[in-house]
Amino acid sequence: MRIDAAVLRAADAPYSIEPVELADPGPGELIVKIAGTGMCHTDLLGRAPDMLPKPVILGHEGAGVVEAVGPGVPLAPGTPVVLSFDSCGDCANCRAARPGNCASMAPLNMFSAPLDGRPRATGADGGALNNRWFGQSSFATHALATVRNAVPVDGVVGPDTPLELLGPLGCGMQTGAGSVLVALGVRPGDSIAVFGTGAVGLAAVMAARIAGATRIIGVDTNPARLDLARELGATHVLHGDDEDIPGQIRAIVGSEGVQYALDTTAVPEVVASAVAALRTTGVCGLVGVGGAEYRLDPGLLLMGRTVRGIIEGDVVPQTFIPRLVELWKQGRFPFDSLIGTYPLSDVGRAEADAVSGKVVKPVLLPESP
Ligand code: CXF
Ligand code: ZN
Repeated sequence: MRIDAAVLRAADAPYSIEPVELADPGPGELIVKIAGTGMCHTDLLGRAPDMLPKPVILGHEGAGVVEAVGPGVPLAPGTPVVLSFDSCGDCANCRAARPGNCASMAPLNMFSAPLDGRPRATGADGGALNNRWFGQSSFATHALATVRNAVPVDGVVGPDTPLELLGPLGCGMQTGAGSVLVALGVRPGDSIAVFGTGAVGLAAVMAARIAGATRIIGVDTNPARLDLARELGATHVLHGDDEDIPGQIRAIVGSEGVQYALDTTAVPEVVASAVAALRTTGVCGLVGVGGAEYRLDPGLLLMGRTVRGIIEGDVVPQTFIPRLVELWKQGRFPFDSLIGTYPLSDVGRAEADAVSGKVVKPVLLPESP
């Protein structure tokens, strides 16, 4: 079918809105009409030289309505869905309900090219476009998704639900909230420090409040983000440029240190600080992308501290995303307050605002003029 998409043709090129021919859905695939699609910092990897094959259609936080299904997809056209990351469903971790650690995580989500080499999208010039980014490539009016990454939300949304705002639940919100509620398992009375209060960090702060943590410390260098963190549940905030952050955290939670830390920054010094703030038996989760090399103090780890990487909150999107929708409807997970909306044609402005931090979570609206 003929669709329009924001195409990135080179790492340093502006996005161009182009007519695209999208393949019919094959077995296990479906076409989703996109109502809204969030911009996540991982989409900015398209700007890294030689990182992703071009031309590419990015976008991996889509939400919309099923338009057509291929064989083996038990979703009726018209079903509202939130698109998340893709997974094989067949490896040991998928079978153990750990799809974020799917053996094929990178090829299915990050390579963006079709694994069998068969193009699923072509430009007006007849050239192939890479549209397998996170199994969706949703910076477009329509996306070719899979039965594994399309999460039906018909049980939790109604005709008045702004479906176009739900896309960020499929990656950034799920990563922050899942890290707290599922991967780290924060419980009532626990303490947690969240390093970096962008979209993922603020989702973690909201989730920590839901979990009943009593000390929730947000750390960031952006004062506006710290204000937001306070509004969304942080009991304390610290400016990241201040001296001795681990010492300041201990002054808040007690000299033993904090039970949990979550780093969203991938900045080596920040990660070191997060680990140094932990109490013995404390756990530091790492969700940031792009850190070259971290230095770990063996003396800290030997005493029973844990550092663990977390992908997509370690959740099963099919069960976790509907739960986030319910929490949002109850006003307990107000992620929509982080969103700024843009027509798809303003994808460049959305990207600039994401980079500058002007908007925490840009969401592109393909149907908006
Ligand atoms: C990504 C981070 C890098 C690995 C795959 C998942 N998360 C979201 O954008
Ligand atoms: Zn993402």
